[in-house]
Amino acid sequence: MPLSRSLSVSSLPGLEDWEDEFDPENAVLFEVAWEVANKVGGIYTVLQTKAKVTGDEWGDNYYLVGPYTEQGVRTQVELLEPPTPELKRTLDSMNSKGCKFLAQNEEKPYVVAHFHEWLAGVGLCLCRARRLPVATIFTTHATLLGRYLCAGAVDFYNNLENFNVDKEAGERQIYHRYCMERAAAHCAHVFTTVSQITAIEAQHLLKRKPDIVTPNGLNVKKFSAMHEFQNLHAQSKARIQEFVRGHFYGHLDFNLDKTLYFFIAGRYEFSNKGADVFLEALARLNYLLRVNGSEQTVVAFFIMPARTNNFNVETLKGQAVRKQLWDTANTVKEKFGRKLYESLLVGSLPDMNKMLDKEDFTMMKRAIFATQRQSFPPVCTHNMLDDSSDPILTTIRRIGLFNSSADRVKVIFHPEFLSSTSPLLPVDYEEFVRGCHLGVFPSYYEPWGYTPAECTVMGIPSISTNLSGFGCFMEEHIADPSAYGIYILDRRFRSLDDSCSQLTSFLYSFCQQSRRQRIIQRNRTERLSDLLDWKYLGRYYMSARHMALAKAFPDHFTYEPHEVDATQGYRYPRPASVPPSPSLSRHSSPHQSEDEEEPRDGPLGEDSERYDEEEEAAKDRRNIRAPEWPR
Ligand code: G6P
Ligand code: 1S3
Repeated sequence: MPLSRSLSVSSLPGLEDWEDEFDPENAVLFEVAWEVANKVGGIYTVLQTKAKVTGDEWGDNYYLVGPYTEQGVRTQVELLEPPTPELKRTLDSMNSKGCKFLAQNEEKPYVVAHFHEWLAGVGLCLCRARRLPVATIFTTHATLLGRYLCAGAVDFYNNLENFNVDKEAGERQIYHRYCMERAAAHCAHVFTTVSQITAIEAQHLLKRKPDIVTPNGLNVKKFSAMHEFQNLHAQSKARIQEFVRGHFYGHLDFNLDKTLYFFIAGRYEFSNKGADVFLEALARLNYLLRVNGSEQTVVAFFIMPARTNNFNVETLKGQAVRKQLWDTANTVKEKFGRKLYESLLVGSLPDMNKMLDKEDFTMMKRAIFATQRQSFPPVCTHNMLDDSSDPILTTIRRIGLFNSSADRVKVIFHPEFLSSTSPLLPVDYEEFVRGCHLGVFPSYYEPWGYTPAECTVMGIPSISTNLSGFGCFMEEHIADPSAYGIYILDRRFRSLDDSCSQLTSFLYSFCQQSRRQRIIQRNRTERLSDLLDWKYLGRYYMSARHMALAKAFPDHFTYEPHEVDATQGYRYPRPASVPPSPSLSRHSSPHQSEDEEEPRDGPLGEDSERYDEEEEAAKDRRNIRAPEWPR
């Protein structure tokens, strides 16, 4: 590598700096994807969250190329004049020729073009076919064939090496797309996938072994005080509770203080994302909680967009009824307060029997009357276009989770992404996640899986699987993931029924934790967030770029993988102690019930508990060993 600027990437305690010398002054980086400023799914998140670290490295020499969509340009793009004369010439040239190529320029001779997913891969193939002097990288975030095969009830992982790929692609009518994907993977100087499990899949289905795995990161927001994210959990949970009060009006016969919120969210691929397994486990959990006379209630949310024509009347009515009760209570409270005030002004204690009059009682009775309902609270918040064939609704009908009073597990299917402007549940996704207790993502096909990663950086425990990139990554880097609130379901070596049983036992034990244990566990979960920060994971992308430059311009660049002792690896040790069992917890008041207990001296895990936790975190840091370098 030409020596000039030294880059150092590190944030994890105990993790050595990665010093690499590379001169981006002389080079330009293009990152090309269909999801640049165009949100479709996870690739958008990759590009959006990674922009900062890549920008820090490449400065003005970093360009993102994506489709021109009016909506994207209006909401996410700032229109600028080209910042350099070379780029202006390039763009002018492209414009005049109907956007036919990316032009070469002599001032910055080294171009790296990183293409994501098969849609952008066409550009890569053309770069190579036209012999452009460009170092190319292709990253696949999922293989087309893998996604299709898994969605079709195939025993995918046990047959990876046996598929007749051309035949399978042809039968699914994706042969042309499959060919483009495979061509891009083979044409690229460097081929990468987002996880080890997708690397194996690509090797069999695309017939090229990736050169490097580039795991997905996030922009981790660090709070100065540990308890701040705990406060956010409590605030966001209160917003969810308000919605639940409305949704279950007339059937609020469960204790909201003993209610846990679980959720699954993502692209609506019923079995790929594990919604099937989740529903089955919820039915079993419902049974266990009922027969064991548990006081806990679980509300399980399904946030997966499907075809609808708006919210249904019953759901909207629930929020209207709740609002009416709130208004009634406030009106009565105001009148009561005024009378009390008048009485105190003349120096006497009020006659409590005269504080409320007949009119107040009528108003309250009317409000209570409005809470009468003949049906159970709806399981779905919207009118579904495919109601009778929808897989979630069909399964709910089969397993009988209808939100009846006897059910300890309630289900709410919200077939639309969340928005803070919704008249029903006015929270954005981040706020919703923070307010929940557990994210459940039992995916069968999940090259990476941002949903559990997002939970982790917000300090919310989650369940993922050993078939997801995220689950495998965490298993590799943490000695005892479940102690940190990272539960990894075995969907690789167990039957479907056994996986459902394992998930049920995860859910049931989670329900048995006391509040104190949940708070401690959230602290631990949040402590893992450094591991998922682009500040650390961005180095794999750097490595891919250096490798591509060395392959494309061997006279100017060399690439030497960081050598490591094979016995070393970056690994979070077991936490210094396991969460205390309810019986061992110290009570903050002599009569406090175990379930209600919070860490001593306050709900924030402050003082004694917080110090325990901080000491534990310090011990963890001391135990952390050297990182495993990308090869
Ligand atoms: C956070 C808040 C506490 C609250 C707790 C509830 O830790 O700081 O004030 O009591 O959340 O936890 P839970 O798991 O019951 O929602
Ligand atoms: C893909 O999006 P998906 O949800 O269709 O790419 C994401 C980003 O790499 C990845 O997290 C996810 O697992 C893939 O499946």
